[in-house]
Amino acid sequence: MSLDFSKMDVSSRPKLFDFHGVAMIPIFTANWENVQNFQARPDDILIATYPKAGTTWVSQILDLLYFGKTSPERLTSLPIYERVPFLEMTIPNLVSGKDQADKLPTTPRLIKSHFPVQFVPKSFWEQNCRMIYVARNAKDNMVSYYHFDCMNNVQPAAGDWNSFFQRFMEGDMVFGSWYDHVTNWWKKTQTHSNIHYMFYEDMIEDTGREIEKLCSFIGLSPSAEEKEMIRTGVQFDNMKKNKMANYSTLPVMDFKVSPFMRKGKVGDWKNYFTVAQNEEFDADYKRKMKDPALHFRCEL
Ligand code: PPS
Repeated sequence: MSLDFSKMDVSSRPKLFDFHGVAMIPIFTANWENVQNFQARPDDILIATYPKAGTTWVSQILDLLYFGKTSPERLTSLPIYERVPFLEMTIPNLVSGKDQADKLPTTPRLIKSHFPVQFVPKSFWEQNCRMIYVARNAKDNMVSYYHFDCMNNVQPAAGDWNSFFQRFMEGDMVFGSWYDHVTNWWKKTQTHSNIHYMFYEDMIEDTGREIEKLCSFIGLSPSAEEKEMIRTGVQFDNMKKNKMANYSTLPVMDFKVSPFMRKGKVGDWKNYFTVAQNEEFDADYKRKMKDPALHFRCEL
């Protein structure tokens, strides 16, 4: 099922439009009906994130946990975007994440989505599928997203840093507002024990501990040796070198502008936010993020 992105027209960047109250671009809405009618199975696992929060990292961990021992060749021969299809990504005559997910031969099927919680196809709820949500502090998330929009030719143009900064606070990003995304998924965990809400910063602080928590959520008990192999295998430098995890096989991304595995750090925002921007951001953040239980760390 190899995907040939080289045929894709990347001569102009897409424009954002309002889609049911969320800023989106056509590649994520074109197949809306089919995606909404996706038939989830009870053992499917949905990996949900706001873009740039650590999706690839957690996807690689889960793939290793489930299939690292039984089918290691999967991990060395298929890029991450084929092992873990991106459900809503649709490029006519080229890619349909929904079709890829339908055809996944694995059990469980690991499926990626950046949908805000209200867009998740209903069968995932009906089947009580496990969902793993990864959230990252807004400042680092914004910086990572800025570089991504600079280097990924199928995303809207990033523009300059100052305008990107304003747009992020306004929620004028693909998949909408970071604030709404992390908050609405968080609220959903209060009523749905099938959602495991993780933080990028916790993963950086202690990857082994977070793998442990993931294992108890999904009910796997790998040996200490296996866990250690996984922890080492998914360290930033190792994933950055790993062609099947680092997106270097996707021609729509221009690695001369920025690599996909860029820095992998907490606190890189300090290299981009001016003092005035930081003050403006913090004041705006306080107005938008009212739940003290949903706490993000912008430095470790
Ligand atoms: S995407 O395009 O939304 O799927 O991107 P996503 O994978 O969610 O996020 C990419 C950022 O995650 C960082 N990353 C990692 N950090 C630490 N360790 C590991 N193993 C790792 N893998 C990916 C990646 O570098 C991006 O963050 P930035 O800050 O840009 O480096």
